[in-house]
Amino acid sequence: MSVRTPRLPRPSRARRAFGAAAVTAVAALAAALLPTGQAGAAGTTLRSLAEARGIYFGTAITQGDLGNPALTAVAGSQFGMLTPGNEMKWDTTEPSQGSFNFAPADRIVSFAQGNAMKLRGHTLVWHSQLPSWVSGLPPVQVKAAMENHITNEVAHYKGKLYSWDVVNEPFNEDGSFRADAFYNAMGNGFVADALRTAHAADPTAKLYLNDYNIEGQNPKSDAMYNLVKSLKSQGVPLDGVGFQAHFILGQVPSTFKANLQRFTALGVNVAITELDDRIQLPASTTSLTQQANDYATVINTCLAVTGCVGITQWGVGDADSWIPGTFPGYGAATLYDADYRPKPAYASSVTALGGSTGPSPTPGTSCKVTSTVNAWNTGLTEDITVTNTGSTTLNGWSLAFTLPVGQTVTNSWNASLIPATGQVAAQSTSYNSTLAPGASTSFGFQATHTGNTSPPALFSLNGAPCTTA
Ligand code: G2I
Repeated sequence: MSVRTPRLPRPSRARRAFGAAAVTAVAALAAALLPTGQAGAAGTTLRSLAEARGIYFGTAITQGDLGNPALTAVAGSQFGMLTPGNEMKWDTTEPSQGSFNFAPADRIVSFAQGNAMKLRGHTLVWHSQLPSWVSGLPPVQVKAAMENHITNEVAHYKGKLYSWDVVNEPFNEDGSFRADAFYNAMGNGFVADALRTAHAADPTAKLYLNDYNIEGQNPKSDAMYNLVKSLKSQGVPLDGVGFQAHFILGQVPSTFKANLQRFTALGVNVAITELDDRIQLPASTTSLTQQANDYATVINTCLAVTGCVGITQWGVGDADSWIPGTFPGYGAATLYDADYRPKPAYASSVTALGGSTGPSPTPGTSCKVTSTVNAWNTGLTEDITVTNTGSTTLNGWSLAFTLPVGQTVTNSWNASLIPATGQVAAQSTSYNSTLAPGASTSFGFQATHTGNTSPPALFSLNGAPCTTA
């Protein structure tokens, strides 16, 4: 079995500050790397679609990712905002007191600038990835160390970043403050002090508080809400709240939209800052379809909330995600599979952003399809063989077809089928993606039916219509 796998457009509003991006040479390269029919028509990148709707669509990369050409091609073309995954954290930038190292983050900043991407700085004050010299300081010295860290790091990137996650993860699940070095030394006043210090060092960067498990209404998001309200009433420089959005499949909270709206009503922006949606492995057609729904829900929620400025996914593809290392047995949490092929959630994201993943034919492509149906009272299996009768080797193929009314795919082999009914695309897997001229490949699926056991119709391979035998 294969496991790999609107709103109406509206005018931009003043608060949606992201203009349409130029198509770069890197974008063209990435489009060429993606199998035709999955990448969508030219210009339908997540980035350009999001920007046309007045939001950004971003990702996170780490220093090591810069050596992966497949990853960087996708990152630089599909995403318009970049967050360094680790390189701006305290353990990297000030590993010993007063000695700063910005080289790793500078490499990521250069990559972003080379691809005309904006940057989110992450993160200045956090209990984790904090060198032991900070937590070992006498409490009376922590304030000065924190201010010095913020001042130096923010000054180094002055004018280069869209925003900073100034304070990350200040709360426990019950809404009490986390008893970290900063809270222990300064009480909750460390938050205002950190924001004021960052603002003094770069008055143009948007300043954020960022946390997880605050997407729905709960004690932790109540605590964040009360903190934001208090800071705003004191005139503390605070521009936004980041909702990390590390979701579990099917568990986007029903109060997500109302929760974001209560924050924007306080006069701050909101952003989805670390989106992923983890699946219990192995992923299936069903779980990947649910994930596609979850991603669409998140995007539609942001689009529906005035003051939601953008969405960042945490990592580019499934191979880059922190999930498998932290939640054993879970993974497949991003829009791209381990080979950077778009998953069903990519298509649903494009659709939610108002775009289309409809194929445009690969030049020199033609094809022939044979199919066999074996049906019983409520179900059927279908075996399909597609032959490349054209002159071009296909590196990644997508066979589109129309499934008869009443048939619903329940599982498949040797291809990923998306969606389960109607206009279906069967996408090649890692081991059968190359289809040379004259070569054939076979895949199949099982489906339920409501009486119509006809074979599928109207086949097209990478956008080119096929003959049937
Ligand atoms: O944990 C997921 C994210 C939760 N919100 C804040 C984010 O900053 C956080 O990112 C992750 C990174 O994606 C991981 O890459 O933060 C982790 C640490 O809390 C990062 O993992 C660490 C590993 O645990 C270390 O062993 C490793 O040395 O990455 C380090 C640098 O590669």
